Amino acid sequence: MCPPHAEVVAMPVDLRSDTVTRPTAAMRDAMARAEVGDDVYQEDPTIKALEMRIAGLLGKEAALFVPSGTMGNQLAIKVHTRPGDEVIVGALSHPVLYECGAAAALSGVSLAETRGAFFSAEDVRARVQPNAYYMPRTRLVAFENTHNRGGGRVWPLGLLDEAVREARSHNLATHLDGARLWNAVAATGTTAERFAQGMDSVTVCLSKGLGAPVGSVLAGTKSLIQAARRLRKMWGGGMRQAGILAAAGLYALDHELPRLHEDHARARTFAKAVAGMPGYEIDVETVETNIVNVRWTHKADVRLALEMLRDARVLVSSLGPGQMRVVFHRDVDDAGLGRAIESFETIGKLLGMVSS
Ligand code: TLP
Repeated sequence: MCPPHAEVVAMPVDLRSDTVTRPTAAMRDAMARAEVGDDVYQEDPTIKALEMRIAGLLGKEAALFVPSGTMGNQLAIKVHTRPGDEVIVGALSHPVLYECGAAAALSGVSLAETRGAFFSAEDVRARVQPNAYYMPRTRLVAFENTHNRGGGRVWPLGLLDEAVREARSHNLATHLDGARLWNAVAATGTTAERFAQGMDSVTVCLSKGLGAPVGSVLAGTKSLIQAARRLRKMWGGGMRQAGILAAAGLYALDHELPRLHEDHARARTFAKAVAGMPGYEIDVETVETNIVNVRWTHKADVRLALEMLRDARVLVSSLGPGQMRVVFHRDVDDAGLGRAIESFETIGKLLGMVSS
């Protein structure tokens, strides 16, 4: 009970990321009931069930449960390359920005960014290094779907197929960072297997829109997964009775996957409402899933807007000068959406008065 004078403070509407969700009571219940074993001995039945299920969903032979999307991506890079090699990645992709330079540190490879988040066969062709002894060897092309910094947009299937085909024609390996592949599936109706077609390896996350507390899965051929299992242990990611975590993933595939479209609908409602307000610019037609990139157009520093939003108990993340990212997920309901829209409006108006 609150003391009589205590102020009732509203729970924050946390739109910084879809990673902030807390497991629901039903998910915790599924975790508590999970059958477990020692996964380093490959004796955890729940992990095995999750790995088989995800391998099946992605049309791959085998899969490996890993603690994070970062580990999934980095294991893939390590397995596909040798030190000194180069990896073609879309502009502003996750391994470029948010994986602590791990590709260089752990695999000794350089990342060659294309001009855009999405790239064509021609872009791949232009990025493949010529075969000269003094050039890095291009070995891998990595795709990100949906693209995080690209505002959660989905790879157009035709473009994706073309780029994959081009990669194959140069004997390059292909990796899909599908941290939010489930959102791409929910937005388009295209299956995960179809998006993963032609990919030698795929990472998917359970801890983003699906709301699990921990976990990602890397999928590929049996031999790729065997090599990744060894590396996972080497990097300290071998887990024991982690079936308790895998159970959250299995639960999420059954109960959270079918509701992702609700997050997308809220993201669109938010984008449409805020796009017309003073201080903000949003390309509404590019809001395809649960992420909204917002440009801040007032002269006042965007950090001031972020601080005022925080004071109003609405949390969003900064994407650097003049840009914010707003992410919808299972813990933001219609009331939270309403509070976010209102706070954006108030702060846009207020800072408009002081900036003009
Ligand atoms: N993205 C996080 C941050 O790291 C930026 C977020 O809040 O969006 N690939 C993609 C496309 C991702 O967006 C993320 C996480 C990862 C990989 C890494 O997953 P984790 O956090 O499990 O290592």
